[in-house]
Amino acid sequence: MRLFAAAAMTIVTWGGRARGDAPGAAIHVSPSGDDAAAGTSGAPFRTLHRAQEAARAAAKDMRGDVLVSLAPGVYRLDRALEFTEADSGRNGFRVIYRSAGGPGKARLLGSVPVTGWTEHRDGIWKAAIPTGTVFHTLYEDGRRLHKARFPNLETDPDMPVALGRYLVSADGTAVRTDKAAPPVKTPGWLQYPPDDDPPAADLAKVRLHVYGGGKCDWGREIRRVTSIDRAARRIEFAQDTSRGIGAGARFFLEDAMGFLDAPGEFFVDTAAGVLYLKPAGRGHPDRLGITRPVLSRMIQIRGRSRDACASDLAFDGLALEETDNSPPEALWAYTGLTDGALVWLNNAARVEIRRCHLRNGGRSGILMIGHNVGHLVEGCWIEHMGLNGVSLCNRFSAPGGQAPTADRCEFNRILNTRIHHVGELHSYAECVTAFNVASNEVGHCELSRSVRYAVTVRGNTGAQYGPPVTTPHPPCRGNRFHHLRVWRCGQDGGDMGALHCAALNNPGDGNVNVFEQITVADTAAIASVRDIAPDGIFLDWPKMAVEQVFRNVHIVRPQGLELRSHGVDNGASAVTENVSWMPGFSGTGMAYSDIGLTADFPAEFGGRPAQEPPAPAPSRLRARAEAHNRVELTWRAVPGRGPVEYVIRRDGVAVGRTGEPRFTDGGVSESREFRYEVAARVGDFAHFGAAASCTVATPPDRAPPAVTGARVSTDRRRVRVAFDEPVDPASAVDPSRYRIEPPATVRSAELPAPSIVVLQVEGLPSNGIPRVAVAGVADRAAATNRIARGAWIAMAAEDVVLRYEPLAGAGGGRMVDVSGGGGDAALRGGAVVEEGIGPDGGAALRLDGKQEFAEGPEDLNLGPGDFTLAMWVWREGGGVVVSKGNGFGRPDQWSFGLGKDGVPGSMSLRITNAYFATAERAVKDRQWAHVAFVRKGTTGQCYVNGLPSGEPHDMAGIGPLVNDRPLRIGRREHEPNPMFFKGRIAGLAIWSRALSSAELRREAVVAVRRAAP
Ligand SMILES: [Ca+2]
Ligand SMILES: [Ca+2]
Repeated sequence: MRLFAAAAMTIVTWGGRARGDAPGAAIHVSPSGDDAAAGTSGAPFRTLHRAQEAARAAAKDMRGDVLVSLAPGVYRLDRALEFTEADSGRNGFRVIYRSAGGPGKARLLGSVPVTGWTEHRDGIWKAAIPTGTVFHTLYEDGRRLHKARFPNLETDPDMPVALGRYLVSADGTAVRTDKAAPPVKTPGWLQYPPDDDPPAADLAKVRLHVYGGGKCDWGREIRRVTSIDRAARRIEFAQDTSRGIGAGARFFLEDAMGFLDAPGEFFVDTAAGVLYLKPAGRGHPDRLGITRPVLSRMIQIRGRSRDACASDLAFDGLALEETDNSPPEALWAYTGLTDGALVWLNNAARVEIRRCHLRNGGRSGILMIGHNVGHLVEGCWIEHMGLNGVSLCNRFSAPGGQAPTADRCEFNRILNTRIHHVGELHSYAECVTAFNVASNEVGHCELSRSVRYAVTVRGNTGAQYGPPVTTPHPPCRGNRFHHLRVWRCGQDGGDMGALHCAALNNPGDGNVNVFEQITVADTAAIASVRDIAPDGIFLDWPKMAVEQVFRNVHIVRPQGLELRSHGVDNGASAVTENVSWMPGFSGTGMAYSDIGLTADFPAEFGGRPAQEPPAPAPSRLRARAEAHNRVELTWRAVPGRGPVEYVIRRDGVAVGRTGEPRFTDGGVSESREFRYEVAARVGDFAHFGAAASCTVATPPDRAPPAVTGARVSTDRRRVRVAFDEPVDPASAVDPSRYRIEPPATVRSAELPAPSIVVLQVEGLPSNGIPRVAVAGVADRAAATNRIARGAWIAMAAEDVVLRYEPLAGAGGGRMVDVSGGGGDAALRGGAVVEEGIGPDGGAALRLDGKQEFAEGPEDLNLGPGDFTLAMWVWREGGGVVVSKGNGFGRPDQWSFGLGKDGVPGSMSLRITNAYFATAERAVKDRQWAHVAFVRKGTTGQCYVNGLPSGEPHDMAGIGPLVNDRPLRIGRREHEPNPMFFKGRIAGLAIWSRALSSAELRREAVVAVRRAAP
């Protein structure tokens, strides 16, 4: 309701207030004007400072908007434009600063040109600047240059804001993990690897940029280097990092003349007043448009207090460019009171920033710090920021520090704005910040190419290692993030998500924010990042990012997970509706075409990206019944600029998805007509287009059953015979249908599962490989097809229950049990076995985490005693790898694959509510791991890659693990939440004995060796 009020307050369009019988003042300013002129259109002022004086005078008695028109051209500012309550619009009118030539034509620059260049040496040029001049970033024809560094900057075209190449520490100060420890004041050191000697350099200005803590790739800290000892390969610096250094810390050195050797590098000799530069472009630098920033804040809007706000100002169509960085500042927006920005607001209300182009900010684009109410940022283009795009931060206490400030940062709106290339100078940066702010709206924005977050949200809970802690800061609540198009964030760090909540709230305190209609693609970091891979969403700090609302959120290709929760509570308490990391997600709930910029986005800034038309219906759809139980579909591929996906429906029910223009449906039955539909979509975030359809009739089943395998029990008294289809019970349980060799007596036969027969036999010798032949057993087809006289089938190894070799391809939608025991599994929900993706470069089962799985026979059990369960897994999220039943319903049912609470990165065997887990972080995401569980007597042990992982488990009283549920691969039975597995599975095997460590190492090593070229 309050949001509606805020909207109504500012919905009046431009110019609406200036019309009528109460005209306001018109003031003109032009780069070719004169501050002594009258400020009219014919005699404009020269500077914005002069125009501001005139506007302030005109605003004293407003009877209409005051409109300051900026003629096209460049306005260089030597000091910030500072607006106070004296500049406010009054009487319901506004003071408007507008680019008269349209968006981007009036350019305000916080820099001065540098000319008078002479050649120094080796392609390095120099120019005189005033002595004592300090600046931290430089621009060449609108492109950012960097301080001279070692090693040189090497940018990845897909990840342009990552600042590789980094060196990696071989050793360093002790790593600290205690987050509650007091800050470090002592000096630090690190040892660099052999062959990474820095060039000789004067250390006076040199700074170390380092991700401390061995691999804490989330905060690059900057330290003053005090010495470099080449013999010991040791760099010492003034103050250790907050996490220490350890081995594996990424770093580079910056700011010495000795490092100046690459195009785009510069060095300032402050005392001598000389700027040295190796230009990025060719030609004399006097003609390359070199500019140095002289401002950190460009436009400052600051009233005296929250009760005397600067208000009712508008900035329309201005370009705001080229400010300075200030690297001693801390990493994030908490320090905004002293920080720089192209537009900086405090104690301000109802300021509109519309159709402005903010580019090459040394720090942030727009910073709303402390009290800020009712602002509108709309139609803006914000790019190439040293730090953040738009930050809202009100993390302040009332005087005394015991209670939250009475300042409010509320009812601000960031709409229809494109923000990209943020964090060009700092690693802990984001497109949009919302810290301790309420009831703000961020909608219809494009957020991309951020060094870290697209959106980060923090609130009023503090470090807590016991009961919940509420800090004396305003809560963060009621903010709505919607219709956001997010891609390529997280480029230079780990342990993050493109959408991020941290230290936000406590359970039940109502500090809830809403994220809806959001797409997130390709959250990923450069290869040198070794921390936890970037995720789509990260809910950080246990129990401190709870109960947030996510509706219609679609995430693709995160390097880590779609959603990661620090501890289970953040993720488990999230209120979700149609989100891609949960089962049942459907693209039909997504308003794809309304996500991102709207049609109003200024054409001068490139406009809204072209909308992809819906994919046409595939042409030439053909369906052919290859057998009574198999239909082959083909169609002509739909062309598209992005990846094309097809959905296949049989009689209205989706039976599979594929990227190829063909599909095999192995789920049909004899003598029926089926109607197929195939529809396509192009790109990650699109709805399926119109469907092509056809019908096909399956022939009658004329094929008799076939034996797929047989196995003899250890005591040689039971023989299991598996068929390729359900068999007719009457004929199957007739002992006379079975012959055994060497000759043995079949006493009885029973049918524990539709396609499995178990024989009781007598007289089998205790060694050798017996054979079985079947005759006269019929199938359940209308034609009652009987096995005329079956071939002899060798019985499989006694102790192997099941073995799906990774190299075994899928014939007709099945995974083949190569043990010979006939434990083949059928592929369901569109699951495929794909060549070339396995741990050995062979085949693996690929599962989507949504609907795909495989189903094996009901009679393959871990058994009453010792067993080994082993598999290769490539995990892209949670989910059950293999199960028989639910794993929690009954003591004879189990599931394998879920992590154990409190043991991050683990996998466990779950029986009722006992979790027998691997060690912490034993199973990495997006890597192949060989995972096994061995029961020997009353002891259980997990193994990862052939080695014991985690402590032995007491399994006394557990089992027997025998039930009649199907073996399911990639899910559990529990229909309300099947916990579908996302990733790949290969080499699943079960033995009815405990394999030794040596055997398991061989299991794990064999496939690794195969993987080598
Ligand atoms: Ca260099
Ligand atoms: Ca048949």
